[in-house]
Amino acid sequence: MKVWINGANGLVGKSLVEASKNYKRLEVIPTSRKDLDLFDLNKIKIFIKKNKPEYLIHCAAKVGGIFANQSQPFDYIYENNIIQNNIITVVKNHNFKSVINLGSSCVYPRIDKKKIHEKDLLMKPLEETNQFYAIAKINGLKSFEALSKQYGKNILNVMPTNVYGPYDHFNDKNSHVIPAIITKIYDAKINGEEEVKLWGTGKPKREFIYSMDLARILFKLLNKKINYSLLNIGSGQELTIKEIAKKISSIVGFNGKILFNNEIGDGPMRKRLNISKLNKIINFNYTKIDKGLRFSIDYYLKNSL
Ligand code: GFB
Repeated sequence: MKVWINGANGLVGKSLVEASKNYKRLEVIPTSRKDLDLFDLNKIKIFIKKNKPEYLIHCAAKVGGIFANQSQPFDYIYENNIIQNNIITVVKNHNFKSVINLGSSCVYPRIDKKKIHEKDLLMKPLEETNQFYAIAKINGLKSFEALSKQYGKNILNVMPTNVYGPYDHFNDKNSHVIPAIITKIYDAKINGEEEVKLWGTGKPKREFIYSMDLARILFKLLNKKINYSLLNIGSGQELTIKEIAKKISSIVGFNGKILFNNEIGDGPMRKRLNISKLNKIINFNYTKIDKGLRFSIDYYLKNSL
């Protein structure tokens, strides 16, 4: 099985490359922006001709946390649309046995009273803080859905919840919440600070899935005949931002105070996914958050300092 994994330098892409080592029959062809520019359709066509991949897991995207999405709205909608439209063109013209397109739970409307189901897509207004990225990802999933309908392509659009894990992007304002809090709390500890200031109120809840779990689930799905186009991938592990910060604090060994300065905002108060469709296809033993956080912090201490 020759599987092209693009976005291979990102959190999900790197986790897929790592997880692929456990599958003998998989020949993974990883690409990242330094070796294949997805803004250049001709370069992609040359890559396809040369490597003849049979499967594609499309991870490449411009991604980031709540601050990045609010400070670069044009870049998020523009760059993600260009990347996706090039990949959609290539999937239309090249005969992949199956394609998995990575989306995100932020494509769904702002629903915090219940778990979000696939059928909630486009039913209500989007979450403000990442609406531009969401619109680009909705365009992608709908274009892939149309490609499947009109040309009979085998394409699955997966919408994971918040992903975290070792190969995350630490160290800056554009990071997602878990790597950002790991960096801030570790810095506070080594600088002997009495307190650390985080954004928002700490009250919002987020559902988190460990990146290696997501990678394993994607490989399980790659070869399955699935007769619908949209699938949520969650873990059922939902915590408040404050609870996450406390767990990170105790693993890092920071005894100072955790304060929330209400800067940047909370974003949605909840965005937990309904995974009843996924549970019908596979059952999975998810990595517990404490263990996943420990792996992520260990990786950070060994590699990102
Ligand atoms: O991962 P995150 O940035 O984005 O989490 P979303 C934001 C939540 O964490 C907000 C709080 O409630 C923030 O107030 N927070 C506290 C922080 N301190 C920090 C910090 O230092 N950094 C960050 N980043 N957050 C993401 C989308 O939304 O959901 C992605 O931005 C993707 O595109 C992902 O869709 C699934 O969880 O709000």
